[in-house]
Amino acid sequence: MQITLNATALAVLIGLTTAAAAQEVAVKIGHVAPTSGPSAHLGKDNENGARMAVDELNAKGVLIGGKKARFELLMEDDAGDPKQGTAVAQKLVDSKVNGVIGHLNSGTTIPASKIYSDAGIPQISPSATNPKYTRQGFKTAFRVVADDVHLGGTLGKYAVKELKGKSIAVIDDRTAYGQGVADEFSKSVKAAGGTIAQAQYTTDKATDFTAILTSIKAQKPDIVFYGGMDAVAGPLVRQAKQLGLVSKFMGGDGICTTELPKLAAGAMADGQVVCAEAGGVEGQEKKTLEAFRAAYKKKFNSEVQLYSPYVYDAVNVMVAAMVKAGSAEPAKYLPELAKTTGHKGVTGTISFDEKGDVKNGALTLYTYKGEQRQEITVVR
Ligand code: ABU
Repeated sequence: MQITLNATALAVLIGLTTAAAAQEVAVKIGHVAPTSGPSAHLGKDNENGARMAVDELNAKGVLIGGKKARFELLMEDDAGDPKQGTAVAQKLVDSKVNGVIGHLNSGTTIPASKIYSDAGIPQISPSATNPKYTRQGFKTAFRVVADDVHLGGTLGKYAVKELKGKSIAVIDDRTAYGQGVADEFSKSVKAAGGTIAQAQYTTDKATDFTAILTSIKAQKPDIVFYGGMDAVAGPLVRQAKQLGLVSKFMGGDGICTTELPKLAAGAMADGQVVCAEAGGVEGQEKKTLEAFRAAYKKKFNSEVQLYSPYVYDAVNVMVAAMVKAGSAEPAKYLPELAKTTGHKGVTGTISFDEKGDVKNGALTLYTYKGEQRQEITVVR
């Protein structure tokens, strides 16, 4: 059946459509993570967290300043590379995004933060843990996870006090994150009465660790700590086992992923690896996080890797500030974002301190059993 509209009806229809469109506000949210390179699985996980939040917000219908908001995600890949990180940051600024969630790595988040700050665009990192990010004095920089001072400090104390490590070897990948968390870990080990028997360095792209591990094995350390990401930690654990080095293995949030056992190709003994995620929930809040994990699995047919729940919360915290401000204009909602207090997210309750860091950030210590991550404890 064909419906023919006369000129008057057509004009009325066009008028109504235009009026409805005028009542909508388009909000562009930039998202940056490495979706190529060794951490692509983590970047994809972060993207999924952003996608979940935006799909829900669009389905729910959110009013900003009395107008219906339509959220659009502008996803960029920085490959975990600082240069590519600043290039895509500038691209997002040029696209006039209303805010940015990212980047994933400290090494990209820190240089990109100057570009967002200069443009006055709010940025929330869901995973970069180097403390420098929020200590540069940029009013636009926020983070929803604990930092490396907390991570390295807690893990160092745990290594000496709980795992009874006396002699500890440390390896880091010389990235802003890996070096930072390893330095904080070493300081904390020494403060707790332990000894750093040896410090070794690699890169975030290395694949052969024979020389480093042979040197470490000669000192028979109780624990080996690795500052870096799971893509290197997995092969490192596997090659250590091949060389007969079977001491405990520790690392920060960068290794504390669902993917680690696969990357280690079955070389991890039950309880051998201890790591920490830079967030954590207790009591009733666990149910909310579990519900998120189940919804994520249903939507993407995969498990949460690490930081997608924090990305989901970061998007919602940003949008809540826009709603409170009645505007998605960066200059208008930034003061509301800075005042975020008691936001109930899937990763717990989020409030920002004067630097833009999450207040009272938690950590969750994990080990792996039967290739599954198992919680040890939540620490504040
Ligand atoms: N926090 C671990 C992974 C991201 C980073 O800080 O580089």
